[in-house]
Amino acid sequence: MEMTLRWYGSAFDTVTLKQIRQIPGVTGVITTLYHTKPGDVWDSGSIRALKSEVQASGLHISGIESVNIHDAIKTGAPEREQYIANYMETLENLGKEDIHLVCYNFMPVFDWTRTELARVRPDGSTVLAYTKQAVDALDPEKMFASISGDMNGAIMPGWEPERMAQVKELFALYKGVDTEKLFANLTYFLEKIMPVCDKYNINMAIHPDDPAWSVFGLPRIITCRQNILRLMQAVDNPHNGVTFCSGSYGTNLNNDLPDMIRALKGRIHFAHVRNLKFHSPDDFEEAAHLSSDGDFDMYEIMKALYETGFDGPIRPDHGRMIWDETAMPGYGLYDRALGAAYLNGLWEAIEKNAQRGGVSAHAFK
Ligand code: DNO
Repeated sequence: MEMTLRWYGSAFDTVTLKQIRQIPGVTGVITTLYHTKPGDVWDSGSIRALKSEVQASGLHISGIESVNIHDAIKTGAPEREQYIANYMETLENLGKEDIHLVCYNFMPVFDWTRTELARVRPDGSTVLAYTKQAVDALDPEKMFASISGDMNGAIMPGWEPERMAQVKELFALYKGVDTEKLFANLTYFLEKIMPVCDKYNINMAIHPDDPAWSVFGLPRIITCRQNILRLMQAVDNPHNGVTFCSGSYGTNLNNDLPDMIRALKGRIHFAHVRNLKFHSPDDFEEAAHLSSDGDFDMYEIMKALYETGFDGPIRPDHGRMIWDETAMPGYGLYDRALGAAYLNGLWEAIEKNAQRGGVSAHAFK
């Protein structure tokens, strides 16, 4: 396991590489060429420049989140061939720069969905939150307007204003795309790109749908154990893998997270670890990483990762906004740094316990 932090690049992030470097135990960043649009080819020069900047800080690029997928690929439109070719070129350029992990998602129209970006918790911190009631009452075309006031001036991943300006057209593109069609389009894409992934040893890591159910009537497929295992079997190549995101799969309380991790043994290439606090199955907010602050047993999640031999990058996911920080919601420095320290602590304890044969300290008394 390698502890990492997501970083959007110096032009977009309020958090600096120097700050990240000073978080104990964090050795890599998960980053992207944030100015690119889905479908663009990432040129080698830009990848190299990003890599040098990260290396100059004493860190390295542990993976890319995300190389986003063009809607033509998701909808299976005829232009998908061109966009798949572009994607392969990007993968090739990344592989040549020794970058071997790519996180992506296959969600139609909206990436992650939250109904509040700054819900105030009893301790005064603010967090991202979701209520089904708010989604049901919202016209999807107004979704962006309803949350953009709380973005702290940042461009949120998946919620780029140019894209959101075309929400109506985007919805039209997905008419006739049901879950089976979406699944077929995903496997078509993966089968096409696997040879490049094999050649450059690139692990593709699909991010789950967040929340793990359909929103606004759009099809969503990466939601549960059965569906993700179906995808692993449909394209049965180790380079077709998973970003295990506890906060996304965990939105559905029927998902048993440690059990899913065990079922996905060997196919988890990247982990996002965060905790959620539920007020009801239809109303949850993102909590501090500590188990007791939310509803997940973070020890069991980390233990399942450890026991299945997970050796990829992990990142503390969405933190709370604390200590008067102003940053992109979910991506401030302070609470993610606390999360990294806590997750590293859990890992060290689990590892030492396992190395000592699971013998508890009491045995030495
Ligand atoms: C939100 C993130 C997602 C994630 C993408 C991966 O904060 O977890 O935007 O990066 O879904 O492609």
